[in-house]
Amino acid sequence: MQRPEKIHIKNFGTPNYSQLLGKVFVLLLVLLMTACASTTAATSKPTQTPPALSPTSGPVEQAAAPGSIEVKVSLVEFHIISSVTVFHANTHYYFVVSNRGHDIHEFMIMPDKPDGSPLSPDEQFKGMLIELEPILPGSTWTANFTFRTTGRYEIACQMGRHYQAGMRLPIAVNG
Ligand SMILES: [Cu+2]
Repeated sequence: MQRPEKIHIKNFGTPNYSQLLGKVFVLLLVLLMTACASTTAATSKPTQTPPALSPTSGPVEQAAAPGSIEVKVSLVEFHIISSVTVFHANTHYYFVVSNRGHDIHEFMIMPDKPDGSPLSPDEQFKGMLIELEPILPGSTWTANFTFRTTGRYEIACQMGRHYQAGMRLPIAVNG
């Protein structure tokens, strides 16, 4: 099965290069980064289990929905920090996800077991609620999201071996 299309980076910045040489260098750099990102993604994700629901067909720089609660998330090597870890179902959240590290990271919300420990990777990918990738170092992506069911989840990055290295933050969704 094919994985659903992912959000692509919309903006690499607009440096004012006056010389052709500079433009060629930037182009090569972008190509290299893109190649690295796709290689990492290809080796780290089971392709047989696409997410049940993914908002990645929408924009990655959404404006905050009216009345939403802002959640600041930082991705670094190799952990995840969130200003909110206890959420409420049917409440609108505005995720502001910043990559403050040096590697490419991603932002996923996956289900956990009722005791907060991780489900099998297969079950996690099946139950995935949101996935934003690839988030380049220094960039910030924003997305609105509303949990519809209560339970235990985690914010995670599955790039390379980042998850195993510690990029997993358990969160709870209460009623
Ligand atoms: Cu990561």
